[in-house]
Amino acid sequence: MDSVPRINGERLWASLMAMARIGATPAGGCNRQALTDADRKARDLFCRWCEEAGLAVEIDEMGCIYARRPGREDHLPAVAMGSHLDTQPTGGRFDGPLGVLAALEVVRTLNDADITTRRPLVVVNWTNEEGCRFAPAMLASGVFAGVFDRDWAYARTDADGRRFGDELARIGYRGRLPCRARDWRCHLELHIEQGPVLEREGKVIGVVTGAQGTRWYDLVLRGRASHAGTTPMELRRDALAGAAEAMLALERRARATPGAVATVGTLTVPRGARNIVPGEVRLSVDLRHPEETTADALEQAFAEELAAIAHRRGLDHAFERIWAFAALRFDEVCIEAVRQAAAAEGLPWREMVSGAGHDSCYVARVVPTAMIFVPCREGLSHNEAEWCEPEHCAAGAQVLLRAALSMAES
Ligand code: HGY
Ligand code: MN
Ligand code: MN
Repeated sequence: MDSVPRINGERLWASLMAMARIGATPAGGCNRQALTDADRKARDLFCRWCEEAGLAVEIDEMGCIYARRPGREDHLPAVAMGSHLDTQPTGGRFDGPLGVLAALEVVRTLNDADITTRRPLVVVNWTNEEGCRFAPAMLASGVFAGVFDRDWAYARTDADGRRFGDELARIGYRGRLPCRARDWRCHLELHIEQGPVLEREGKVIGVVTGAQGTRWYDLVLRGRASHAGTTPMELRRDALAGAAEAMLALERRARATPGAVATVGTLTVPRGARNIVPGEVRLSVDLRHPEETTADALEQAFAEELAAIAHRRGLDHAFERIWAFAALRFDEVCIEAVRQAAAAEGLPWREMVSGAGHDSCYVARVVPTAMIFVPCREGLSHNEAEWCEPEHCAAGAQVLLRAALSMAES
């Protein structure tokens, strides 16, 4: 092996498992939603680890944490390595933390080897990547990239009506630094694939060339609440039965569109009861495809069928797109650095497009960016059983170190 230092896989694993204890769920996953007390504890632990590693820690106005390591030529644009510490309500232990803690492991390894890179390095924790508590996802990286305005982000509310800006202040992470694009040389993110491809093909590294487009919608169906015992079937305006038909139409259309995925992840019947014919239903829709024109056609076709279902059932409906980011390709120089790093490690790798959204998808708009994937068991994620083998975590961190080093010496 050449002079590149080896990361300490045991130390990385220990950090991952210590972080996973914060917001741990009985089923073995994590519930560490953005800006909760669990998120604050995770942030506090991460900041302590960064300070112990000699990094200078800064917090911006969206709560993003930037932990900086000086370079030999410290004025040069930095190499950033980041991901997120917030999780889904039934999240796993690797989605997000693997990227943040592998970046910290890169720093710890360089400290042990007494190596100072030419460019400075920055380890980043992006606030609210998941978007489950405060929609949309990738909120802070979106502000960083100029996609969202800070005050619009501050005004986002959770299901209990709590404002993002207030919760960020409450946990003590509403920094003063502006959250806006920085002139970094690049941003690299290690992440579990969250899909089955690498495992199925026996590959250890995914050289991620880009991501598919994602769209989120709110769908409301309104009929008429009425008595479950006295309302004849033919007189009902049942919003939930209409929602059921709409969901099956969405599933049918997505299955019929190669490469498309569509999900109704949440459905609520406000003030519903067992013996009331549902008068109103609210659903979330997540629709994704690698090609924007195909996603447009699928969206249009579903909207038309939805209108026909609502009309036939005497329902009113509102189908509103609340968020979207288009399919994108990452930076060629960064992709090549990841490709070379995987090859230099002698690891089986393949190029691939990310099915999931990541902070890198927004950061890529303002900073040259690429991602590294490692397999997760059965491709399972956003599930408490999410698992990544220790040797795959270590392999991913080693490739991250190599890619970061090559960019930092460029
Ligand atoms: O939804 C996504 O793709 C990401 O995991 N937040
Ligand atoms: Mn993630
Ligand atoms: Mn996720």
